[in-house]
Amino acid sequence: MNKVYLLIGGNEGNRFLHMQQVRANIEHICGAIEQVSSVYQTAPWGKSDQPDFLNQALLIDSSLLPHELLNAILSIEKKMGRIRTVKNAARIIDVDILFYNREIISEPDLKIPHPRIAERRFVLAPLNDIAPEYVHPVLGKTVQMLFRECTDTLAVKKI
Ligand code: PH2
Ligand code: MG
Ligand code: MG
Repeated sequence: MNKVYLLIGGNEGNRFLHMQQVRANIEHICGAIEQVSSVYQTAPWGKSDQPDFLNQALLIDSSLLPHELLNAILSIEKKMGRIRTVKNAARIIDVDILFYNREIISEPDLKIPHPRIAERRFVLAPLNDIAPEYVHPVLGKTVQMLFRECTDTLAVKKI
């Protein structure tokens, strides 16, 4: 079995309901959820003219290989009605793979660890709830260190 950290989030429609629905789908299709962070309300990163997001980090135990997991996630997002438009646009739900065991994967459609973890407070705050001691396999620093050093100033509020 594989230990996988995910970040879930969304900023359109009934955000709490979508978070609940995506957790149920993840549990059903990807694997058991072993840990959940607090839910955070976070200012939009990258494209500011859109509503605040809810974000949460999860640890799952999955039997799926990385690409199988990616496909399962894309099918969940699609089933829940996500329509992809421009980069960083508002969305009802997004599921990103942050870490997969301690693996490093760099392929056109799949990069693990997620390349922008260290730049984003909306990722590091929830991740720090459940994985402060996890050492980033590329950067060689713990999540807690990355969180402390992060210069992103966008608002991230535990709710
Ligand atoms: N996701 C993005 C871009 N910007 N901002 C916040 N606060 N939360 C997100 O989940 C998010 C974002 C791209 O996936
Ligand atoms: Mg994302
Ligand atoms: Mg995504």
